[in-house]
Amino acid sequence: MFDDALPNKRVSVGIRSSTEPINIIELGRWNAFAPDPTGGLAPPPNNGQSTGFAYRVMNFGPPSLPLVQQPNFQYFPLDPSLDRPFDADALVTPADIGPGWHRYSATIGVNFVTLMLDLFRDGLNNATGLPGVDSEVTWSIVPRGSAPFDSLRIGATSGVTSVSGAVVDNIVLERVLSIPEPVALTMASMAALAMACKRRRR
Ligand SMILES: [Ca+2]
Ligand SMILES: [Ca+2]
Ligand SMILES: [Ca+2]
Repeated sequence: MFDDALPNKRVSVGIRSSTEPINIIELGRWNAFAPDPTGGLAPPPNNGQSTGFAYRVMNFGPPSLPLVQQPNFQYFPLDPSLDRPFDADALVTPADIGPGWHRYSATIGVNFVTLMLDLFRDGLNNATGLPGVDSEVTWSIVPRGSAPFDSLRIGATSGVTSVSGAVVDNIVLERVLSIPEPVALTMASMAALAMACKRRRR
């Protein structure tokens, strides 16, 4: 998403169920207070104050600790060193970051959602210069329903208005079939295969 760093913006790319208002994920800019979804167990970044770069995970199944409610409109925690020392706040906002293309992503598993923000979509944490992303958070939460995600939505976040817009490019939706196999089992399987090969050679 291209961000011109203007304030007060509410634009996102989201995915949800089309049949009922469940499994709402939205990623982009938001401009209002964000309630602490952990009920104070883990303080939210910036005490809930808007820092612009946001995500929303809403109307999923029951959340697991430390969540005590759905993480509806939260802000990506960003390294405090990205804040400009001369501006009036101690928050990392789009004005600190400046205009640029940023990559937002959500990985949805059977019992978790991982949300990531890569400022300048450069594969780097721009505070440390190390490979990775600028912010990543994972919540234990379970999608609901038999067709949990079949609607992609781009633009105003959940239909609200915004004083300015954004440009969106390169939306990727990928379904990954993952069958994790415990390492011990993998090693045991390989050992069994090696034994079988040896026996066959004899
Ligand atoms: Ca500052
Ligand atoms: Ca600032
Ligand atoms: Ca980056």
